[in-house]
Amino acid sequence: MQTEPIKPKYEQLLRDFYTQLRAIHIDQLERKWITISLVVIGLFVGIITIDAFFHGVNPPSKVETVDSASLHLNKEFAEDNLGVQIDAKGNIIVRMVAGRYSFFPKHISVPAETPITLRWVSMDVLHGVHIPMTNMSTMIVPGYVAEITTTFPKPGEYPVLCNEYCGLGHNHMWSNISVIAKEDWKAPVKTAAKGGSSNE
Ligand SMILES: [Cu+2]
Repeated sequence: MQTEPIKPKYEQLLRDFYTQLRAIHIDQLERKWITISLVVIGLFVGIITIDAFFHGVNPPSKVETVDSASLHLNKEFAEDNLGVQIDAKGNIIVRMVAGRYSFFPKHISVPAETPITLRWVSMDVLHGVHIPMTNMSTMIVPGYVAEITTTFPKPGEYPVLCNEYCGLGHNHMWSNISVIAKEDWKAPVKTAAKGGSSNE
């Protein structure tokens, strides 16, 4: 049995499809709107692509789970391990717990113009965290670790706000971050940070 080569077959199919497409009558106005929508879609896809590849704006891709009900027994997120620490490689790691209705610890100091890895967990319900005038904004889903690496460009006092409604006290849920000039910042004395994935 002789079988047709696959490539010409698909070329023919494509050509037929194109001929049929050309034969469809499309109103002039409709054609304009189709073009406008395609341009808008192209624009949005372009913005997402540029942000993803050139500005590093990506959704969290690493799924890391944690038991929200026993954070106090968890080595990484136990109370005295929270806040700013420097790991063995010299990276600044911040561990924060969100719970109704605050972020713990209530106040931290970090250096400006330095990459900082923030690891957030929730001890109860869904929270969000937003630091105005920076790109620090993420959801904190119970059961998962939300990790974001960011750099604060300007020294100053920044509020840390919850942006997911979490209950009656939601509008009182906030804490502070002091961003200090790089040369004035002193690393916290205690630097017993555990590596990111060693909390299972
Ligand atoms: Cu909240």
